[in-house]
Amino acid sequence: MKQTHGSSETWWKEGIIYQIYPQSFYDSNGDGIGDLQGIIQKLDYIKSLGVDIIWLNPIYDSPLDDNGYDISDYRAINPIYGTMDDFDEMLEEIHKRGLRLLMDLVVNHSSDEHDWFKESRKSKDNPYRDYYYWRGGKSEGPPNNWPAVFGGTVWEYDNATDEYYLHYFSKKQPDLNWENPKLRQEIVDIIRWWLDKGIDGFRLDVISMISKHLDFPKADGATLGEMFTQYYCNGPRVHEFVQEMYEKSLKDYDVMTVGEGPAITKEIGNDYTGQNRGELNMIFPLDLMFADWGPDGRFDPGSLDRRHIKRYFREWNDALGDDGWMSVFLDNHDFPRMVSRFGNDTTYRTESAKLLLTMLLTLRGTPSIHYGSEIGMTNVKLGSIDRYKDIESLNFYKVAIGKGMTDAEAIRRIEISGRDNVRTPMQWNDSTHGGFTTGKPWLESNPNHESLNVENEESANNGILAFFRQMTAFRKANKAMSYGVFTDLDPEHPHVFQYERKDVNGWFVVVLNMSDKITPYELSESKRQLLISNYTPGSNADELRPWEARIYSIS
Ligand code: TEU
Ligand code: CA
Repeated sequence: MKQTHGSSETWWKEGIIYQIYPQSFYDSNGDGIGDLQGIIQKLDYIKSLGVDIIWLNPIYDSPLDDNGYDISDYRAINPIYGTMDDFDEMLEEIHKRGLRLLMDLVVNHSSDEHDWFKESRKSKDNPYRDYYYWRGGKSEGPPNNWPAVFGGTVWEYDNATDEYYLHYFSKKQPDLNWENPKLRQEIVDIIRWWLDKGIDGFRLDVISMISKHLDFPKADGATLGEMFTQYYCNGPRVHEFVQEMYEKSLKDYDVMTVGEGPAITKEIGNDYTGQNRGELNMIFPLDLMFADWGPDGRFDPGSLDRRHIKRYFREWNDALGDDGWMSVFLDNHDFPRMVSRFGNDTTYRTESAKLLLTMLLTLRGTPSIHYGSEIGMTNVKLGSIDRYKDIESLNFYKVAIGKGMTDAEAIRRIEISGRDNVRTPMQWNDSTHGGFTTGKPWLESNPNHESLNVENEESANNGILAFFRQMTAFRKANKAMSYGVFTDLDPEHPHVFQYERKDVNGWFVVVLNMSDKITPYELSESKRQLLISNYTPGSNADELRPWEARIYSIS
């Protein structure tokens, strides 16, 4: 088995990922939807951030039931984003600037409007029938009542052939049957088709879900989280499938892969990312993202003890060791804006945004920054359900109201934890819709764009944007930030995260006060020089100000 990666140094360990949600980044033709020409126009800005790898959420043909995570043609660009020529131009312009492009590959399921599914549902003996999972019938009913992620159950009855088909997500996202070698070959062909176009890798959607428990046992009363852990993820053949995919496609290219890993725990992280596994380079673990959810999942949000954040990074770092490789992120298009969820997006928005960016850019692992984090973009309060777009929030609202929850309570929960929070248009300036579009945006821009925008940040001297650029430059200038050993120097402190990064290239200590409290704090190293702080100099040596972040070099 060819090594997926040695402990050797490589671009995807040192690179910084910048995630672009295509619908929301920049609209070049005034139809209210971000597009590829819009991204091209902003590539110089992206380059100026000091990032290296663009992760683009799905831009393939799709009915947008789940905003593109329901693909109807894997080799076509959704016309709302532009043409394949626009894509080729964008890729060329990305490479011209020394940047790289990760595409988002969604192969646990397709759209129900994909030709494969249109064929599959035609008859029980159709050649494409076994590209999907069909079971049961009207008389015997579905195999079980497993809950679907976006509401209802995972089995949808199809009249035409009197059988049910499986969908872990929406009923317009039928799960692909990876038990079928023909389907697996189709995926290999798609991967090679895109890699031959010159892209630099993939983020693989819910890759831990592609192998099913084919007996589909009953699981009455389990929460969605328990379903992920016990039934939906890490199925019996998942490694066989991922290794075959790697062996037949990825291994022939100098590319990177990051698998989205629902229910991949630190104990099994290296089963997916170990250097000799021939599977993936890294994963996006989700256990921190789910950590403050109650039994009812996303819309049952709680609060998170700061020690949980420290423990997550420490334990994953220790579990992967030098064999696997970690990703470092605090939000993406599925989880609320990090400054609202893990920082303080009111009194200390600037300080806490800078602190969280410092954490992302000084921990061990490849950092992934969601668009807008470089200016501290926040969650949004839209107030009424008809202003929300995400299928997960809309379905939750319908069910919750149906069960008697008040509108106010349902909206409150969506405002805290819904996915539209982290998909609002990029805020370029203080003009209408934040300069994202001259038309009507597909999703409203956050009203705070009037003060919170790139233009204001560019002219601010102590702004978040300037700090972000300083931090990416610092990370690039110090390889110890990529490869240095990570040690948590104060695991027990309730809200101060103090850790060191150390190897032959350098020795640094990072101190982060993840709270609104002025905190008396004794630093562990005496021979230290303050390199970077998110407060103007003159910091009090034995006291940390609210959300104060400091980086020291140790001699
Ligand atoms: O996300 C899967 C996933 O784990 C999250 O959607 C989360 O579990 C869900 O929102 C529960 O609250 C991936 C994509 O990132 C997401 O955007 C898609 O909606 C989903 O898969 C289906 O493709
Ligand atoms: Ca457009």
